Amino acid sequence: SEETSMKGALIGCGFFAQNQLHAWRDIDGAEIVALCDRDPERLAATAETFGITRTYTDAAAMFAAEELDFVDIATTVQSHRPLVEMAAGAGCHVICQKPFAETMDDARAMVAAVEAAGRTLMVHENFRWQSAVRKAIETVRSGAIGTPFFGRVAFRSGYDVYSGQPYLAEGERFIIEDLGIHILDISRALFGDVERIAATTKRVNPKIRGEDVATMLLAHEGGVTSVVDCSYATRRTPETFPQSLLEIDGAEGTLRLDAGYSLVVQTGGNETVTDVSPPILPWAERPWHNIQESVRIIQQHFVACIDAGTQPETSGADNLKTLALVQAAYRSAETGETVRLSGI
Ligand code: NAD
Ligand code: 89Y
Repeated sequence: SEETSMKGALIGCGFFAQNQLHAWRDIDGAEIVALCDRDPERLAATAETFGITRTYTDAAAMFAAEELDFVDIATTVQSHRPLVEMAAGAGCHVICQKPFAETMDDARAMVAAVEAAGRTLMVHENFRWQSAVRKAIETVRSGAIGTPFFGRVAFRSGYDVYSGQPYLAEGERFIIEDLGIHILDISRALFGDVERIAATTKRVNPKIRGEDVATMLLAHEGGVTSVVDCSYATRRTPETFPQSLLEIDGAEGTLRLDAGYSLVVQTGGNETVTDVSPPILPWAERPWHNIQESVRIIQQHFVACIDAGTQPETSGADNLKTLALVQAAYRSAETGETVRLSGI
């Protein structure tokens, strides 16, 4: 009901926040009552679209004026630490977009700040929550293909991400930090924590500053080897953006998540093929519908965890391990050496 619904604010009314605001409208137990963006035009346009009247161009002013249970931080990475620390100071639960931080120091400081406030911190690490990927994770965790020994998590596309998110073309780092982070996280969800990683990177598109291709080899603590590869320089048909494709070998069988959201499981001479296409929510549009559905799922998970007093699967503390993989991958690509996660 209205009285028991948590009251939240969203900071950063940009490209991706529009999805988050649509998804909040679908979620029971939470509502967005205030918006903040330092750009007054984006703030006003978003406030009008979603009918939210309390607006702020300054986050500190918002925290001072509003009684909030939680805050959804949808800004780019540079502002995450000050905003998360402000939110913790105001006693709010926090969801923060990926990449959570540019350095491990910033990430650890944010985890500590929200922990000290006794509140819940979740990173909006949504790819492992995509319904097709989730189905694959659950199938592997159920033991259907036996103990996995090999995995490949692949994301290869030529989709123009730069027009919607121009900053992606400008940073010194690009694909591992922006997109590789998600598929490294899927590999962790499937195969557990990682002991060491080796990576190569390349820039193919001359119009961008960072790397748009990365190929990573992970040795997981439990004994699985996974290959995690991503590219925004791959011109092929069908264009699979934004699908993550999977190939997993287990002692009793194999699983594939193929292009077109086809889940193929082969065990004991039998094959099952399941269409795991995500629904297109009323406010969603192809090809983003896959990601858009996962936004609703992860935000619902956040609310459910606060209600139940449990830690989100993609908590801030959990995300430190995904961020460490990102840092280790860049270090490996730079030095040409295999990097142990214990040193990050
Ligand atoms: P954007 O630049 O379009 O929007 C960010 C907004 O935040 C801007 O309007 C900016 O004015 C505002 N902002 C920045 N610092 C602020 C501050 N200190 N106070 C108030 N407002 C501030 O960026 P975007 O493309 O929407 O991306 C935002 C984040 O979402 C990025 O970290 C990106 O990696 C992430 N993202 C995630 C997914 C996903 O699937 N999880 C997809 C796309 C983008
Ligand atoms: O920012 C990225 C993300 O998180 O998902 C896809 C994306 O929008 C472009 O790579």
